[in-house]
Amino acid sequence: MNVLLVSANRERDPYPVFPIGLSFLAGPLARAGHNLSVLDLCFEKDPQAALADALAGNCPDAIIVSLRNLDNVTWPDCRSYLPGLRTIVETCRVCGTVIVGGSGFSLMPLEILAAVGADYGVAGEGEEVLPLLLACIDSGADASGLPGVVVAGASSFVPPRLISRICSPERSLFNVDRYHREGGMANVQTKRGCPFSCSYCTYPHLEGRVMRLRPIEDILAEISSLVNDYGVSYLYFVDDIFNYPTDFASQLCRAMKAARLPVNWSAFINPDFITVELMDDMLAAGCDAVEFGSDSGSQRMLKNLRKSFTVEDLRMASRLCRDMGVDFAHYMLFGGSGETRETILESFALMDELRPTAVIAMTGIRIYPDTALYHTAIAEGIITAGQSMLEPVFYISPSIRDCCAELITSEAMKRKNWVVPGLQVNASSAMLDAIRLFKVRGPLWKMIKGLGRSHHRPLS
Ligand code: B12
Ligand code: SF4
Repeated sequence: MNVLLVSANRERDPYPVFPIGLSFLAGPLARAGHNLSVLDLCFEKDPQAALADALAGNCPDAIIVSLRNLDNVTWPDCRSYLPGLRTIVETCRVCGTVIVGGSGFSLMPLEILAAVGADYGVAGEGEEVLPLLLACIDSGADASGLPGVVVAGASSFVPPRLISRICSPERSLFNVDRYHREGGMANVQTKRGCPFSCSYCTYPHLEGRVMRLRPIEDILAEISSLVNDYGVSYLYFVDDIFNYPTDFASQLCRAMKAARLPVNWSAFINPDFITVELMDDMLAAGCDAVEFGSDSGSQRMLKNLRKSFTVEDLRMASRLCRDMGVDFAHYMLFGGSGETRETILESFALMDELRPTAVIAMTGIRIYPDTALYHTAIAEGIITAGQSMLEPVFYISPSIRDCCAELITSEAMKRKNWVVPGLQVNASSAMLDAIRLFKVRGPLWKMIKGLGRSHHRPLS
């Protein structure tokens, strides 16, 4: 079949992110004999015209639309990407069968399919099921029994099945160079899954609770190709947690060092599983920055958010980074169940003590179906059972709802290393655009060291 792969993501904050999900699908689809073309809408000035051109030029039988993000999960000015997806689907349906999938889609498959009017949706990983679905479409067979496949008009579907072997992404049809130039990095995935259960988090739902590791030789071959074929010099590992399991992370780092790959990289790491030995291996393999999904500096809040680590772990991990000279950022998530003025101030105090390169803070926690936070929100009357979560609802602890924006803005403005995207502290889109002009490689938060003073653009 003639198949058009469309990446719907046009978000450029904090930077444009290469459509790695779609690139994982290109290999299996090509091996199944399909004739592939790609339309990436990220850099298109006129997405509708680009779509019309691609449809006219390729006459696709099927159009695969990837929805990475549902919205930007940023309170208070949240942007939904669903209207854009609806327009894409409407335009494509005139031409061929439209199939939607991706992480954004997989969070609420039945509702999104109904909202955008595609022919099929696929929840979860597409590598195995998508070729099967296309075969059904080609032969006119019923696809409703395939795992993860949602047929238009259906009220239920067979749950997705996790694939057992993660192959390598096929990037040759995509513009790796432009993302590397404008986003400052390429992305690589070494494993899928997260065994933890933080109260608000969707990652275990999206990737499964069991860690599935990619063969180290496949990862090395992929990185070598990024370096040698695409001139990539900076990587971001998109794993939910790079340093768990620790022995796998060590083995990978040692193999990267042995292969003498000339790249620097950063990743999300868990403060519970970082040791001097592992950090040594990471630095030797080119790591120059790490990010902690710490969420809070209050022990009470860490417990409420069901984090697997303690304030003491945050202290230990931060000390390690400082002693070993690696840039590090802590991500904060304010507003969870039980958050008060005091716990917010505790977080600021802990960050002052830990002296990270940057602190990136979000306020309000988006509520997703089937998370512990969803059930808390129902019990507290913030949402009702069965209420649609397509339009984002943010959980903000009742005791700080009226004062959190002012408190967090004023405390963040007193410090030079805080970035609060939702409240426009050191993070307006204009500011990010300006920083990107310097062709920064790696995370933009590393640049905060050069800021003379904090900047705040009042919200309109
Ligand atoms: C790493 C990551 C980041 C990194 C990206 C770094 C980089 N250089 O790539 C950073 C921190 C920068 C980031 C930023 C953001 N992120 Co993010 N991110 C992730 C994370 C953890 C992994 C994404 C990834 O690369 N996955 C690996 C690929 C292989 O998986 P995949 O894309 O899901 O593709 C598979 C399937 O979905 C499926 N598939 C994909 N497309 C299609 C299409 C069809 C038709 C089919 C059948 C199947 C299919 O098959 C693929 C292969 O198995 C996910 C959470 C998660 N665990 O998935 C969140 C996630 C994607 N991010 C999310 C969001 C919201 C954002 C931001 C908007 C947040 C913000 N305000 O800054 C920005 C947007 C950035 C941008 N420009 O788009 C949300 C999206 C959902 C939502 N609520 O909208 C997620 C799901 C997290 C969440 N909250 O649940 N992110
Ligand atoms: S926040 Fe991190 S550790 Fe917690 S469940 Fe999500 S991915 Fe796992």
